[in-house]
Amino acid sequence: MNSREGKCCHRVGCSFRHASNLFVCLAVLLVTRPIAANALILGQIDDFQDGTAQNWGTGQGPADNVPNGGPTGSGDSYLQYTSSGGSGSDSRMVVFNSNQWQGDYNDAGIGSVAMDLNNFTAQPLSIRLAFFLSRTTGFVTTTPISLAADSGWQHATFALTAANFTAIGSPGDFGTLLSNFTGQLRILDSSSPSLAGDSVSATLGIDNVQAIPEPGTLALVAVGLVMLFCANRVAAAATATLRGKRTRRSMEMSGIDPVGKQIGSRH
Ligand SMILES: [Ca+2]
Repeated sequence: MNSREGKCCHRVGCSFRHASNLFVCLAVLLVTRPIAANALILGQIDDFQDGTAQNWGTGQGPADNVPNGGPTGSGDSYLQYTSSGGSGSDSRMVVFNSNQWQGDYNDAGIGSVAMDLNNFTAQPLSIRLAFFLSRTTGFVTTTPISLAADSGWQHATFALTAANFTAIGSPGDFGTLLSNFTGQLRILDSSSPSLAGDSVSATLGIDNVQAIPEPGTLALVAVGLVMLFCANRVAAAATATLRGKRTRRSMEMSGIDPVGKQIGSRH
């Protein structure tokens, strides 16, 4: 390899190594952040395939696990709850979890909570996500996910930003609450922001409740992947150019020009 080729390879190698190092750093960032958090893990998902309610409860105890009929149909288990309306412990459409959804959302890099929802009721529902500390203290999404009557399975995403939530009582700063959440994560139906939900006769299906990254993290990973792809393309092009030059030089030294003509004997 001559000095010019060496410089070219060096530049390509540097670009490739730079992009590779960036990608490795991003991967480490994604992998290590949730491990550093407490109970919460980025990507954790409640899919109810274990046949249980996965710690999701109601005023009547654990919600029902239905073994078939989730978003993918037969064999896809999901959570289902029927509220009675009127008064009493089962009157309101509220399901809650005080276990695996407690912890530090910020350190885990969780920016949204996504889920699949199905309204089996002949009237619309307004589904909200709430961080419940007490009946008079917490945060609830300001704008609900509107589920039409007999909606079929719908995918919903709740972005965890202060601007999307209404404070009930005096829960303090939203970000601070999410840095050490010790209350109930609630999925509820209410026509206006509420931590308790409305009294309604309704049946709601829930599946694939998942902790997903904040949009900035996704964008960072996308940039890293694009840089890695570009570096690979540059490296491939440089390698092809070098091979062409070597082939041409070899042909010239053999007395053949690059288009196949005999150049003549060398002295
Ligand atoms: Ca499922």
